[in-house]
Amino acid sequence: MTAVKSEREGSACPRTSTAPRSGAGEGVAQRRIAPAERSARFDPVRARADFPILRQKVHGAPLVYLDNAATTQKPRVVLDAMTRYYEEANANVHRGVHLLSERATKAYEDARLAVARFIGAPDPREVIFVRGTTEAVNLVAQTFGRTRVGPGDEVLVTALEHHSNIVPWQMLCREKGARLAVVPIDDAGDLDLDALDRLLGPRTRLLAVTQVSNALGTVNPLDEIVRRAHAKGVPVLVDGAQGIPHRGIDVAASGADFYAFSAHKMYGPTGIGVLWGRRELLEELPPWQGGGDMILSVTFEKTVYNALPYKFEAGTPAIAEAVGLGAAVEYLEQAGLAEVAAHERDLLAYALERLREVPDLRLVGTPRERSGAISFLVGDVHPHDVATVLDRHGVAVRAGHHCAQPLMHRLGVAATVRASVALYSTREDVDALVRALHAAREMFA
Ligand code: C6P
Repeated sequence: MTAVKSEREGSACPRTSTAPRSGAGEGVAQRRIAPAERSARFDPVRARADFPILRQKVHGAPLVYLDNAATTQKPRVVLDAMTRYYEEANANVHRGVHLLSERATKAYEDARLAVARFIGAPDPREVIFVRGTTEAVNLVAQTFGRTRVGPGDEVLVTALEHHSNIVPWQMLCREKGARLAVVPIDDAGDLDLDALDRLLGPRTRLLAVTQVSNALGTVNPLDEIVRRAHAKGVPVLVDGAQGIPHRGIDVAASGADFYAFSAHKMYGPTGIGVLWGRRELLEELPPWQGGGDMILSVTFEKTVYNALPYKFEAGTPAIAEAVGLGAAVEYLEQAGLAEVAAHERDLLAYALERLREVPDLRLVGTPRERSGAISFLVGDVHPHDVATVLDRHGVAVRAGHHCAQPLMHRLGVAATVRASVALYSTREDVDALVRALHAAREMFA
């Protein structure tokens, strides 16, 4: 059993790091978050108090933040962990022998351990820090893709994907003379699994699929998808950007080969994310960026690359951001992902019910299972106009194509209004959204 597993069994928030090259410093930046009693029922109103930004008014109205799929707000514990890191531990990692460098290294590696525990990674060396989901997908395209995809091969994506899980594959296919194939969806926004079976062919080198659609909220049946792909010998990359904050992931149980996500969509800072990959697979792949920390030795004739995970982490990493991500993971663990998921499920059901009261409102996407987001149109009013009126009422939503233009095209719309929830979202937020939508309708009637 690995260190990560045994820590999970021993303590919810282990302090000691057994990650490779972990520093021996005091790890001051990784203090526990204030112990909160875990209630059987999650209380979003209590959780709101943890998020300083939510206390403000915008345009004279209380802020109702329903743009969580774009980025979530950050709890005080995340902000404090990052400030404390800069005040007490800031130095470069893996380089110095002085105390601050040891503290910084330990803080950074403790964050890796926290992430490994949170996603059920069998080995913390499988957790690679990157800038976010986009960079994680590009890393796989530039390493796995470049070595495994050739002329006449296929990379399979789905009609639900964010541009981040389309464009890197498109670029790779163009470079390699390979073909990008697309698993279609039905009108509700659910994947066509029969078509998936048909499209998984002898030339398919990878299936890249999202866990949850950022635009429609569709939850893909990940286990089933991975099972079908593996039955044809096709590895699977999962875009977990919208899945991890609402449903979490057990990467080992999921069977996926790669899993990518961003910290900023799960209450952590921007500028950091994770690529998880199966160890054997990562070991075989070449590095993608060259520079400091990813090497063991360099001469002008030859470079010997470092071991995992450092082989893929060239240059000074986002240390404070990793510390913030570690604190966000602990925050979510203490809140209880299952309780958060139940709360968000109830809230989305309530929102769908209340949105029916708004005349001319049409849902875009009615998936079998939904998480996080609801997309809709109000009559023929442009989504940007709707969102502008909502903003004047203090309600923040996203309007546009949500970086999913092929999906919008498939559904026959140019853009939608998207309301997306987080653990601190409440029924009062939904009520405020509905009131503001009535106002928008009246304004454009
Ligand atoms: N979606 C949204 O408003 P980055 O930008 O690298 O952190 O994440 C990219 C990304 C990849 N996949 C999915 C499913 C996503 O939702 C996102 C980011 C935001 O929907 C910003 S476009």
